[in-house]
Amino acid sequence: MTFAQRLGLAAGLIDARLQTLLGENLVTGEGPGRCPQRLARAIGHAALGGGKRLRPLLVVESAALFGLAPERAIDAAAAVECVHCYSLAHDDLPAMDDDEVRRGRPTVWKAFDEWTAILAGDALLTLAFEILARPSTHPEPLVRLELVSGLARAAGAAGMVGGQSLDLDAEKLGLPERPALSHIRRLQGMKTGALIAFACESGAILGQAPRRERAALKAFGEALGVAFQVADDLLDAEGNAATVGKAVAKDAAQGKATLVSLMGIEDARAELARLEAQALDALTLFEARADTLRAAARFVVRRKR
Ligand code: GRG
Repeated sequence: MTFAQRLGLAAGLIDARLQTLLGENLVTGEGPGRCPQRLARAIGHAALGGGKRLRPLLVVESAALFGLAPERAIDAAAAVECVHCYSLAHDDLPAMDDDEVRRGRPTVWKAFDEWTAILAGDALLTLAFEILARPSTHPEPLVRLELVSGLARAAGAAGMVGGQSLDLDAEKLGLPERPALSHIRRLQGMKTGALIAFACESGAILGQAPRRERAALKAFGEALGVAFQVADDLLDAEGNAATVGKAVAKDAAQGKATLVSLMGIEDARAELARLEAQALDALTLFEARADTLRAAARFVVRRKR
């Protein structure tokens, strides 16, 4: 099976599970304890029907290293994807990146309105933690607690939210005046890398893996996360909007500091190759068991959408 086929299969599994979890947790209708119909539709728009589902695949494949079947990792995978979908719904808002197309469809605020997109994102973020707290995520309460605190850290002010803050400050306020490479690396590690690193580490948490193996997966995820962002910057600089599924050439138009704008395309490509090697290196101790994760790294680096 090719990696693309494996990713497609994982996407089918996660779509079905997300649909069920949304249905179970967001019961719509009139009265207290019910989710308003229109908000539920916006949440569905943000979370279902699109997306590569790469982060859930990373959770499932990392957990597989410790003998866990996909069903035993799927709820943690769904929680990570809920956080990712919330971040996209918010990032697309006019106050942030101001995008009208995402996953080849209108963004949530275009399909509904700004306040509904904010609230749909809020609902997905909180739902992620509700999912992690359920015994179906893992029978052991301490494991669930570790997942909750790990995801909160990855998504929060010292992780994804902090990275988004640095990114928007740079773009809209011109802060810092002359961004150094180290600033861009830090920003990208937080904005995109932290959640991807957690997706990889969460497999080790679910599998109650030894410290060394957990650290290796985290190191793999950190390199992969930054590689993902550099590949995204290269797609923005060189990609085709129809293939990518969203507007391209936005970074240069907005004067955004990225590795591509700072280093140029050739050096950014070299950096991407270096990050790929670093990610693959981190997997050495898993030998052939980590071949799908290796394929995921190759996919991230060479992706066209
Ligand atoms: C709003 C708190 C907050 C954070 C937003 C992740 C993020 C932070 C913004 C997204 C901006 C962006 C396009 C970053 C590049 C990397 C990235 C996350 C791309 C989208 O992820 P994919 O390609 O998307 O996995 P799909 O649609 O396949 O799920």
